[in-house]
Amino acid sequence: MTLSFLRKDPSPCVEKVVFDELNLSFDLPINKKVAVKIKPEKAGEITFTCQMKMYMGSLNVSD
Ligand SMILES: [Cu+2]
Repeated sequence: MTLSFLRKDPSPCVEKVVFDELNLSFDLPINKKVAVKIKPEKAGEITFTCQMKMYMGSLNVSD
């Protein structure tokens, strides 16, 4: 699946998005849309965070 991220926050805290469960991280330049490709291996919740886990989001993957 492809997710689209658009970082608007200049804080260095959010310069990367990290998918811990998938062992992946991606750079997020400011004001530039980034297409992130991930391959979830099972259904369930996948969380993504900044490097310090202050910002957090999640995806619900179904079969
Ligand atoms: Cu952070």
